[in-house]
Amino acid sequence: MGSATSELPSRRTPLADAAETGLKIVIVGGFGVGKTTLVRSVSEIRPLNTEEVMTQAGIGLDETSAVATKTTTTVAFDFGRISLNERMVLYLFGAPGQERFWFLWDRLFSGTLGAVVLVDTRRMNDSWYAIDRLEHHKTPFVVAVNRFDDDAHRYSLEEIRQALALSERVPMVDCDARVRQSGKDVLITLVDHLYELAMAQEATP
Ligand SMILES: Nc1nc2c(ncn2[C@@H]2O[C@H](COP(=O)(O)OP(=O)(O)OP(=O)(O)O)[C@@H](O)[C@H]2O)c(=O)[nH]1
Ligand SMILES: [Mg+2]
Repeated sequence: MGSATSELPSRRTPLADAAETGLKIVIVGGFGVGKTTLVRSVSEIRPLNTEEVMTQAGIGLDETSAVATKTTTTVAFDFGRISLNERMVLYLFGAPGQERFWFLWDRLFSGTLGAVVLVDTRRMNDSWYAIDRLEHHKTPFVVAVNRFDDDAHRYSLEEIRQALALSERVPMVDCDARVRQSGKDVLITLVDHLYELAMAQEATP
């Protein structure tokens, strides 16, 4: 496996014949942090989304105060694909963020090589469950901070690391889930991290 930093093909590119390594990656995090947005912005195929309109039935259940413009929510998962180079393809699974769908997560983690924990600093507590499940499954992950424009206080990555009690070994990165290049950089950070972990494991006698 080489470094993932090579250029990506343009959007909607068919899967190359040479593609042979498929990595399953999950995007997790709290409700409305931008998981579906990230999968949509980076996917080179038309992503599969299972969005449902949020209705009055969700009042009191869905915590929408920080995402007032949000009208839909993921009820199963998002699926997208991105080729990192001629041979390596990432299959992206975006998890549903609402607590009542969390029972789906453990299944979604099956066969996963790595994960992105997407964080909204306005609701940091929503990240605990994701981090807890990933640690339980021993799934390597990176933390991506989705910077919403109206984020009143811009916490540094180091402050966020401390607030989430993350080890120095967990890579952290800023992102804007709406921007393809930014989402791509998050995925490259994750694949480089997986690569380093694999190298370190190989070097261990
Ligand atoms: N300003 C801003 N809005 C964003 C950003 N990323 C996502 N959004 C918006 O935030 C809302 C939530 O995005 P989703 O992608 O649906 O969030 P999600 O994490 O998939 O939500 P659930 O699946 O319901 O948990 C949408 O209205 C997005 O357009 C961002 O970086 N900045
Ligand atoms: Mg979603």
